[in-house]
Amino acid sequence: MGSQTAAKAATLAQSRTDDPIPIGDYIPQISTTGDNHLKERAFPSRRPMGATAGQSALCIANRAHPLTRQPVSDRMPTSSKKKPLVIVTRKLPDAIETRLMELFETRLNADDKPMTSTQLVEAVKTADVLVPTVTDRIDSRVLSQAGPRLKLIASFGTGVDHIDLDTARQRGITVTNTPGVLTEDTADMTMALVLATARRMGEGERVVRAGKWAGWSPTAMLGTRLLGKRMGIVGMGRIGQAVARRARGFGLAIHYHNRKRVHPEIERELEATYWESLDQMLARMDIVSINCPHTPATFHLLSARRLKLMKPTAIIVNTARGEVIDENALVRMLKAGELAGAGLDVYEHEPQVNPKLLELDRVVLLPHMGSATLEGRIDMGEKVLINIKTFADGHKPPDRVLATMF
Ligand code: 8YV
Repeated sequence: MGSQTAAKAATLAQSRTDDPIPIGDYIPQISTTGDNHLKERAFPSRRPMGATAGQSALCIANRAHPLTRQPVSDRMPTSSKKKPLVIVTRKLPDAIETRLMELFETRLNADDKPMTSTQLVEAVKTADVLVPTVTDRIDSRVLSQAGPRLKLIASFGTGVDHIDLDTARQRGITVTNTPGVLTEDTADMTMALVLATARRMGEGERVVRAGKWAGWSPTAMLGTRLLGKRMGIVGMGRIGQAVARRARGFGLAIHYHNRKRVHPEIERELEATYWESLDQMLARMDIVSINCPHTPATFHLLSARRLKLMKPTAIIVNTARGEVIDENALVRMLKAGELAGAGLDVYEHEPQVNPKLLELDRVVLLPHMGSATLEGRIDMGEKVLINIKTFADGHKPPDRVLATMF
């Protein structure tokens, strides 16, 4: 990476911003414990102008608010009888699929096989709304074949690096995501990986499962104590901050690099030290956690050169996107003992995992499951529903993603 690109990358290592337009008060909440009935839950502090208690966001969405009404050309063709055709690329939780089918003309993917690019092209040619996930590559080639009906891509997930946002904007297609609802689950998984890597849990489990455990030994399976160590968080957005809160509970000192400094109050709460220079921070950390989105500027942000700055005793965990780390360089360094370990939930070429990683003992490897909780998936589905419904009713959806956010 050239120094100019590196400088740009350093300033852009930032998780997403807040919702552009706050969604109103009562969000239909699908029960995660019982049947699939919709339950309404109040968020009184976020009630929009003109809404009264008891009104649901979906009800509110039926009335135009002058501030959030879209220009006519960006709207889906609205006829009171015709429901928009929504094509969902993967199997979603039952409760979400049921609700989608009630509200829209919906095509589901019951067998959950990822769509081929030909199937994706077919989908964008016919749908009014596409609901993709991280496994669908919605690039300019796919988007250039979109039909005139396609007006909304309501992605199921927070990261949007699988969607070509510029091409979508040029073609007048609105893109939404599901921010906020997978923050805590992903932060939990980040800490799980920190612990598992520092304390060699993957290795320990493999020994037991292989029947190779010969009994306790004073010098076997020695890991690294967390208490008093330094954690450097790359990307101090929602997830980075949630990781920091947890890490403090384990006695870790918080350091961070972000495209801009977080609010002083947050720094105070987290006792977090800001490093404008990622290089300077990396050289001093015991644990590095990647929590920034993948953008052109953060691709290989952890390059071979930067990885070499890290202490040989340090570990690195990644629950963000594989592309942020140069995976080949990481493998080389782990193999050479130039880094103590890695905890990875994401990979550069998912679902392929570099076979050399599989040969290494001091790594913990998970299959992109950072946000994989039932509650999280249902909350994500709810966000998708709200985004589609508000858009279909002629409003700006709450979780619009703009290329300028990155
Ligand atoms: C999601 C994620 O499950 O939301 C994200 O950005 O990385 C995952 O946790 C996935 O993207 C679903 O599309």
